[in-house]
Amino acid sequence: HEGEAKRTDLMTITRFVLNEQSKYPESRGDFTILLNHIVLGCKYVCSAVNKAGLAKLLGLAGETNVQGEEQKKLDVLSNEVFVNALISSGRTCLLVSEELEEAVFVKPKQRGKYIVVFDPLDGSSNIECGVSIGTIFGIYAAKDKDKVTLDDVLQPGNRMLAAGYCMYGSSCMFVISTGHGVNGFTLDPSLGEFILTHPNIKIPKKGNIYSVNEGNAKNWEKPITEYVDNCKFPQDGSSPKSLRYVGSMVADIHRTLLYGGIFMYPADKKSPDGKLRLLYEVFPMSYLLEQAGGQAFTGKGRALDLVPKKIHERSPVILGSYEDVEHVKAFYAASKANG
Ligand code: P6P
Repeated sequence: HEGEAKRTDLMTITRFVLNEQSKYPESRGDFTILLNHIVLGCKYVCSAVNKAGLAKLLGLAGETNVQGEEQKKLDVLSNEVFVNALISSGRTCLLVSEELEEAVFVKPKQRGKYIVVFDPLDGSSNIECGVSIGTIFGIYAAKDKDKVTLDDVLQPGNRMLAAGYCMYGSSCMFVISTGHGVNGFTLDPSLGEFILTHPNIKIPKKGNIYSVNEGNAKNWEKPITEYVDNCKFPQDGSSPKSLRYVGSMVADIHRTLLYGGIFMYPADKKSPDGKLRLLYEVFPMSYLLEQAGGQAFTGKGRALDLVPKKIHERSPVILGSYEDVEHVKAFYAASKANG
């Protein structure tokens, strides 16, 4: 009967969040409304990304399609979709997008208490070759929506109320945490609903996959070089780890979350702050990994404790299975001790 109940008792993301929010009697459903608008944006982008394969018909960016319309690049289009969805939710007062140099202050009449930081289409350079890409987001609350300033968003990741991503791959998967664990939902295109398929995701304590762009090895800091060498030639005689690196953060993180292991975009001599953006790539993914029982380290400290000074600043990140990150930390500690 239990199986039967599942089939006819669809746990959609809206229902799931309503259940979660019912734990806070004072909540007036604002967060649920905000989330529904984020989900709407993801559904639109999922459909646009899937159609992107029909490039000839749609026309790539800068060209015109069969209707002679100027085609927008998918990441520009995705950004517009999310900005419009978030503003029309009436629940946001400040937006930071990877696509926009300046933060967006919502008109006072349309403001709500939430601040959303997002990368509307991360890894979009991979679209043409069909590699999975994704949307990444994080949610803060403003102290006072009518007096919101940039300081309200230049907050450490440990102040985030929620974070998540949507991966546009073989299926469309929405993974989110509101501070009580991590849950994964898969889009059922026939229903247009995200259904709970991965309840309470926990990352394995240890994994046998490491994920890093080895092409940067020439510029790596010593602890990273030593750690990666140990992955390939384990000193304790254990079997070497496997290297998996998609080059699309959402795909690499999703695999790490489900299979375990470690993902790194560390600092290197060329990019002392690494490449990934702190507010809308490093913080949301670090938040999710901690909520799933893993951890996220910058090479100096806990990623979520960093305080951003600029909305587009970068940060190194080493995240994944708890014990694997501990192992990297040991290499940093040893190299610090040796001076
Ligand atoms: P690299 C994609 O451009 C991206 O921002 C992330 O999605 C991905 O993890 C990273 O850059 C890949 O960078 O330097 O290894 O190509």
